Amino acid sequence: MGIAALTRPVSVSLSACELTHLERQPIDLGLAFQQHAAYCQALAEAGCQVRSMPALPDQPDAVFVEDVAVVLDELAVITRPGAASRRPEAISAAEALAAYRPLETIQTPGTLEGGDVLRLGRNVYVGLSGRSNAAGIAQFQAILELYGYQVIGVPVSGCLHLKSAVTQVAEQLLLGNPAWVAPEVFQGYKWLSVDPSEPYAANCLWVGSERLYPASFPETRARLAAHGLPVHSLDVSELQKAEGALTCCSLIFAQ
Ligand code: CIR
Repeated sequence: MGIAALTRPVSVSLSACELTHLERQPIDLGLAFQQHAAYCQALAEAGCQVRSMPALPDQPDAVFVEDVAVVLDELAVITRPGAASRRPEAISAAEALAAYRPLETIQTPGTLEGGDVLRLGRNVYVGLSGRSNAAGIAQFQAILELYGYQVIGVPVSGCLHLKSAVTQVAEQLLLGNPAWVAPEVFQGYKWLSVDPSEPYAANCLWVGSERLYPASFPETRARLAAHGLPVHSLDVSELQKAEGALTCCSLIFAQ
């Protein structure tokens, strides 16, 4: 059994990406390509078999593949992104994932984005955010209940997705920003807060033998190190300007 990581190339139209909480800044596309290549290399070094889905040059946010599907051991759920501009991306993800899992699909009027989904064992937390609505979460719950998962809706505010606010960094430890999500929601887990000077620092990608982590959050990186959790730092400045993070650039699952 190995780990698959599905990715997608940075789109040449990345500068026209969706932005919700950030001001638009010029994006260096060449640098974005380089940073994405280093990310894919880091996934491979962590033990993943990295496979690229086809580029979607006209879909600015297509590199952020996490949002268009949720892949579990038993099935994959193709989402219906809350950002209407991103819905065509889901069709291509469904084509790729059909080779690996039976598929279910979120239907209108539901919206759901994978950035809002944090699986902790058989509990699946879903952010009630600007991108994932109550109807989408209810559909997701109805699907996952059939497979023995418990789906728990979680209010998030101030950030794009639940996983902007919290990710899992060790078996029993979450890294989070308590201004954006309430730590007490996650019963049974310890909580490490991001440094207050780094509100966007909660998104760490723990995969295989590595924790991939943005180079731009040294204070929170020191907090992780103090917990015995070294990270593989990656400069992802150009993806961050597009309001992207590390978990959002891959779909990771057992194969
Ligand atoms: C968007 O607003 O949809 C993209 N510009 C960024 C998506 C980032 N996705 C994620 O963190 N899961």
